[in-house]
Amino acid sequence: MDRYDTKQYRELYASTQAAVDAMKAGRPLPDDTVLTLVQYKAQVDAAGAPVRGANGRFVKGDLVGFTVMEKRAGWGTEYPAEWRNGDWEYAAFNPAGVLNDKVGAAAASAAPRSDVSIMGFAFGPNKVTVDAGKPVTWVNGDESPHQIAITSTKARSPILIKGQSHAMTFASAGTYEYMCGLHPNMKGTVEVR
Ligand SMILES: [Cu+2]
Repeated sequence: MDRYDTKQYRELYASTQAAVDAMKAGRPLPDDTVLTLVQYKAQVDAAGAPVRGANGRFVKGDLVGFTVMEKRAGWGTEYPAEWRNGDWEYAAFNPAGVLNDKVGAAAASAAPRSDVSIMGFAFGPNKVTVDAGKPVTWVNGDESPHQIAITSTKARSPILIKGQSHAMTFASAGTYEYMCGLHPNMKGTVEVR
């Protein structure tokens, strides 16, 4: 997975095929599932923009660390409700595999999330899928201002300068094409289910 906002190349692993099958089917993951995220810096060019390989994806650079989440029945009861994520427990490890105990459940669940980052005059990822009525958040990481303009509904975000974000919700299922209101060659898609 290419992570545009943090310029990372990421690999995600599940401990069992049953976990992958459950995820694909939209079912809760089985107890004892371990999910591991391996984070690498994306290789960047002289201007700091991520380099792309022949497949159009980011190119793996230095290892940053590992984030691991594991689900076991009854785990997580000691956390306040606003931190707890079901029976999941989280841990982060440095590149040498040493536990970083300063990162815990709080950091994992309080991390701000953007669904789409605007970087280098592109929307990344180019296509996102969201449930009807749930927000999609765009964050502009470019020096240039940008604006989200939904083609079919004519809805437009405010013009976003660097660091600004905007969330939109879509009431009904469908495929929504959008472009930048300032740079119409920038295009993206929101799939609402
Ligand atoms: Cu733009």
